Amino acid sequence: MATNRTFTMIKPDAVANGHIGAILNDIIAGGFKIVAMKYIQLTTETAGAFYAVHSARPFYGELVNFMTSGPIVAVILEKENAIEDFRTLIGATNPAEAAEGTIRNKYAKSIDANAVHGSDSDENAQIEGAFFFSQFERF
Ligand code: RTP
Ligand code: MG
Repeated sequence: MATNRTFTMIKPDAVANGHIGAILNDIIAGGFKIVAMKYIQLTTETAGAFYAVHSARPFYGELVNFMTSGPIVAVILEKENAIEDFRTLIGATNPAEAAEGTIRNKYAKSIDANAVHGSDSDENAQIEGAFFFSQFERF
């Protein structure tokens, strides 16, 4: 069953480059409502656990290194068709292939430093949101 929710992180590159406000603006203008939000820095342990599904991939070490390199903004979002619409809003994983006007097209520099995360399924959105937020932190 579709939950109409997705989970995103504004990644360390976009935070360091001063894009938190612009990215949240684009997300809200895209019709998403903020359900939960926090500003935190991941540790090797927490980033490793979050990306455990990628632990066998060659880029896993670099991904964990990068995601712990500075603070991130973690957000749960709500909208009809949230998963698909959010992935359309952010664009392709590699910003060189991200469509004009998408968040990764505007704010990302490389496939590693690609500005934002977006959940890839309802099931993972639920798991990822629960990783960061208790029931008392969702509105
Ligand atoms: P995300 O999970 O961050 O929203 O991105 P995604 O679904 O588009 O990509 P995914 O396959 O889930 O990969 C997670 C993150 O790992 C980095 N990556 N690097 N060097 C590479 O080939 C490579 N492939 C993926 C990216 O930063 C990607 O966002
Ligand atoms: Mg993914």
